[in-house]
Amino acid sequence: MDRTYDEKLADFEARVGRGEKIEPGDWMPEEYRKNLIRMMSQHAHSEIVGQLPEGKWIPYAPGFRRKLTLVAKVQDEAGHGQLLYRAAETLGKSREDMMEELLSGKAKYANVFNYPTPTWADVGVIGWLVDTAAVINQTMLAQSSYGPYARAMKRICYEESFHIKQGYDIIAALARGTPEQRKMAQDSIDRWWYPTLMMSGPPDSLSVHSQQALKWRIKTKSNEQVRQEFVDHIVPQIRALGFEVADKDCSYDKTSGHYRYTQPDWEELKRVINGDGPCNKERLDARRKTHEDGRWVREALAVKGRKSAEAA
Ligand code: FAQ
Repeated sequence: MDRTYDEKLADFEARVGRGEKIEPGDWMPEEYRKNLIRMMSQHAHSEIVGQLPEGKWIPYAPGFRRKLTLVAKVQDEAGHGQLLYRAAETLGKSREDMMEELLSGKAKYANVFNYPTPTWADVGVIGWLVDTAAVINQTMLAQSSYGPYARAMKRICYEESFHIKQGYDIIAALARGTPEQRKMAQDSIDRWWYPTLMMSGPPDSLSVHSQQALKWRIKTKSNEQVRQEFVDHIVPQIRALGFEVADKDCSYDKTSGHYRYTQPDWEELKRVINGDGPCNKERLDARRKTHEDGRWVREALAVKGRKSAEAA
């Protein structure tokens, strides 16, 4: 006898409650599938667009070793994008559709990648601050109820942890450098502070998707929990290197055991993720050009695929 929707939902929720992974062929509520596709494709886009702000510095990296590690990091981000598109495809959405949504400006990607990188210190700060925020979020997502997403996160977190080290190493070197180098690093830490805080998403009271995502364990922590973890982790590190936190009111609260911090401007987040940030146009133009430049590769692969199918 066919099970009713309510019975299937009860079974699904019981599995999620027991900490079981939901796999591609399993029954799932349509809203679960949609929320996952939205989040995973945005995540994939973020990795792909996220190559651009640092990638720009590859020709100017100071020295051979810095250049090698930066090239490796940027390549890793491309790989993460591929893994995430693949994982999102298991939910029934094609990579072409996801790409079309990115290139048309319909899809969102992480706010941070719409800010400029005018100095070498920005490469260090992206690796150190932005990747730390990303890893804290992604370690949480490695517990996600959707199997392919959770497994992709584990692999990605290993690599992102290395990215944090390369970013930290750049800033630690600048901290030991000349007054001009220290100033360059401080200026970069200041500029990236609020955009990085915004990465964890709007406050829980303004978050549209969190309630459902938490109920079905797509996410296992709220935006505010993740942001607080980031602040608690990074503030002592910034101060240990002799730098200041941009938020002068940021202080340790003994009672709660957490750092208090000033909320970012949530209107700015809204503007930036809806296309009106300092570099949105530049980023999308670069992606569109790369997509166009790669057209011949896609066409050649399609012909090869057709020929193999005919021969079989
Ligand atoms: N940026 O209801 P909520 C990386 C959107 S990976 C852009 O709270 P949710 C690696 C949100 O999508 C960084 N959009 O949404 C790297 C929604 O819009 P919609 C990317 C944002 O999903 C490092 C609306 O606002 N990581 O950095 C942002 O429950 C260095 C309402 O928000 C991920 O994508 C934002 N910051 O929570 C690469 C992780 N915040 O779809 C290169 C997976 C909110 O209704 C270099 N994603 N929005 O139109 C997540 O964990 C979640 O999606 C959140 C948002 C936490 C981002």
